[in-house]
Amino acid sequence: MKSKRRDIDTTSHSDNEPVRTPYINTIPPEDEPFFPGDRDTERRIKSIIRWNAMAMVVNANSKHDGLGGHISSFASSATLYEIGYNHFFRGGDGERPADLIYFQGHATPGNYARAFLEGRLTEKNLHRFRQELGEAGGLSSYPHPYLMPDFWQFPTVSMGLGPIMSLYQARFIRYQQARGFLPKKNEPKIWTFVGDGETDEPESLGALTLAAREKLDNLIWVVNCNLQRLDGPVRGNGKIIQELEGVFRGAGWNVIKVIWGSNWDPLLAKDESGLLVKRMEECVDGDYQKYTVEPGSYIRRHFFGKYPELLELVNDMTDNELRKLTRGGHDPQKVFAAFKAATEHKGAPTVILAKTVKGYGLGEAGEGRNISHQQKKMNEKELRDFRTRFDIPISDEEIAEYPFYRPSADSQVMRYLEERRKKLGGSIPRRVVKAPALEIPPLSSFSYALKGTGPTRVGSTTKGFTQTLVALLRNKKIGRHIVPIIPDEARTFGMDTMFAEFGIYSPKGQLYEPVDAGTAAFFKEAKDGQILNEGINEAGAVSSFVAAGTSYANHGVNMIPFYIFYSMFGFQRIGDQIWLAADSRTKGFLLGATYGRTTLNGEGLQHEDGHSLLMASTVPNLLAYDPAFDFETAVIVHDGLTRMYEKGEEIFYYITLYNEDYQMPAMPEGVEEGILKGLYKFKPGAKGEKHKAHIFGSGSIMRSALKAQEILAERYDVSADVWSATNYKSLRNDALKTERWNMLHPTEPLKKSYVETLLDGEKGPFVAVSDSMKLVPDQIMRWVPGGLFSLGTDGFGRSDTRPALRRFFEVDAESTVIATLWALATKGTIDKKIVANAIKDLGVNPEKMFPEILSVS
Ligand SMILES: Cc1ncc(C[n+]2csc(CCOP(=O)(O)OP(=O)(O)O)c2C)c(N)n1
Ligand SMILES: [Mg+2]
Repeated sequence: MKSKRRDIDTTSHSDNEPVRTPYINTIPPEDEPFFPGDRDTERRIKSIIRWNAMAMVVNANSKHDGLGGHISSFASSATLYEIGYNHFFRGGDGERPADLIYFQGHATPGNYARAFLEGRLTEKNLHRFRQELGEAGGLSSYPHPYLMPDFWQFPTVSMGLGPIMSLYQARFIRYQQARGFLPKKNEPKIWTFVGDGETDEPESLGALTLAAREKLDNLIWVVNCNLQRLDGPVRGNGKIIQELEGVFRGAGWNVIKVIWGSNWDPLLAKDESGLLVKRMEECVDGDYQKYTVEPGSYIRRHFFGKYPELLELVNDMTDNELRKLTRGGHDPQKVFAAFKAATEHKGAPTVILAKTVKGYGLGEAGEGRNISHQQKKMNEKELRDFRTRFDIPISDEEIAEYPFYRPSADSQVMRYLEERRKKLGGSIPRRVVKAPALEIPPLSSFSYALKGTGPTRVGSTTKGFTQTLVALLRNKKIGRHIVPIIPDEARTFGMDTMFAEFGIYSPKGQLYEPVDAGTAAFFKEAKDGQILNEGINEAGAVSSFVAAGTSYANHGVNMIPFYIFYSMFGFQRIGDQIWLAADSRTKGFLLGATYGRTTLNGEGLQHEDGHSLLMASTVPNLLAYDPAFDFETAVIVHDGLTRMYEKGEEIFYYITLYNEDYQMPAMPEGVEEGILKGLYKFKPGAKGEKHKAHIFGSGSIMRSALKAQEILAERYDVSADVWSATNYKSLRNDALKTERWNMLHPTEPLKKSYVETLLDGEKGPFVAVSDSMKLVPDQIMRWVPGGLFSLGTDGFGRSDTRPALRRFFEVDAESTVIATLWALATKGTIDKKIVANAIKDLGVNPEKMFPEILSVS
């Protein structure tokens, strides 16, 4: 009877419904393993951690109202974590690699409280929770490797991103094994703690099938089903555990439900008719939440009272005993059984759906209440109740100070804790950077880029980059470290030629003969394939980028990811994941291909990107380049490789790539520094002209600048120097830094930023033209002598030919000439009539259509 209940039950559902099992534990009591720990001592440890986690939040908020923090998420998941810490989570000491653990972001107080007990953090540290700006620093609100680089590995608090990142992390480990970077022996587990509310994020569940398809049995997710999110129940009118079971089973995962604690077992054993299970299934999560906050008498009346047989079943139990019937996620025995089964499961990833109570132990202060998530303060009575419930030796007199508690080092509790962690390989989480540096080939190895196309051929910066990438992949020293990541777009970028030579990673190899077998560029899948061709999946592709780009810290080996994507579907679509990449100290290259609002011309509004460079400006440790020529791209990539992989700088790069073919010049002498700093004079204007001006060009629109230079000289007696502006963001940051230094050192000699030094003494107005929004060049406006007049592609893109679009957005050569003449006219250098004539002569209709941009008027 018992085992029958646990069989997969498809009978009560129509064929279209996902497969679900009854609302009871997946592992029956008779199959539970022996619990090898000391239950009492572990309970003591857990109670102390509960106290310190709570005290840390209450302490911070009593001193500074509004610092925030969360008590009830960890309160609900303490048993889940503690079973992990005492029995499963491997640390990194010794031969075996550490497990990789994605902790639920807002359960962070629990991590700090444990680190305190383990002696990794001091009381002073705990007093500085969410107060990071003191001299000794503080503890970050959530897991942020950027802020605590020796402690945290994985940012998780932007909901949904931890789950998808962990999935691709598990997969990337397999990729590294297949390619000989990591041993298959002693493979670490990836543990991911997910909130039940968090599963509503599309990113959380969006890539589940990949984990099953690739048999990622190194991956274990633990969904803390406390039935609540921030505002209220996750599924008040349904059951989140059942819903998730269907989703995960349907996706091919091993599902272990941990719903009921051990004290339900005798009742379930007596439930011969199945009525108790029926009742369990009838109730919705809203009911279960209510049973948490109500007394035992309510549970008797409303839960068991529905059927006389069930009332009978609990006849010999007191109300108090009914109230104490626990949920599985709070029962160490049940959680241990689930974790053990998960770690031993082969052939598929496992999800543990653990039912818990939000704010467990907070009592009236928030246990199971809708306000629970936001609870940050507790009054004295609530503190005393909490103290008494968890038996913390703190007196009534001391309690108002919210003291932290750590037993003496030689106490049995502390010795147990220490011994457990020692056995498991030391403390976690720990972020350790230990990857050996790589030997970067000299710039001269990109000779084709440095030489240019010559006068008879043309190429685009995308093609040039592909050559650079192929050269790197073929390099004997670093070639195997390169990880090309491409969503379903390699053909768009002309990179399909790489498939056959380097192979597309697939754990199954290639089970079929590809239709294009025999051609030079056939679709080759291979077990040790180097390319990650991720499908139409930018969220997954950038997760691979982060997994590869943090391998230097998480696996001790430098991998070099080049993630090339349709630029519009980069920052705009997965911007939060790029922000996470930055927080994670990811190293690598993001390539925004088909960039340029007018260069990508036929695709229209949703594809044509003229603003990702602006978005890239918002990411602090990201360098953002907009090269015009292949030699610039090569110099930038080479410098990036050197800085990140030879010198170990924890930064990353965004480089735009265009798909317009034109002649690529050879690299002029002495321009490398300028390329890297963001601006250099590419082509001085003709000598002997009457007037002087300057044009900054970027990307493929550099050609408008060069053409304008010719027209200005030939027809308007203007000598315009053309500058290549490769990086406005860096120019701005350097200028801001210099300006601030001057302000704060007012009596010292003034320093000059790079852009000020470079432009010092240059005469004439400055005009910028690019395929980006005007705000991109405007970033440096106030440091350009006499200001900067920017042309750019503000507004929605649309489809037409490149010339038509460039006229429409006013970034073509003619518009650049007019802007330059206008800039001269506004300075009084030339007559305004010359501008008026030019508008006519150059065939620009001043009343023409222009992208509408809403203004305040
Ligand atoms: C993308 C995103 N949206 C919103 C939030 C704000 N937020 C933090 S915790 C939380 C509720 C979490 O509920 P659940 O996932 O069930 O976790 P629990 O605390 O219940 O364990 C919300 C909405 C966030 N951190 N990230
Ligand atoms: Mg929840």
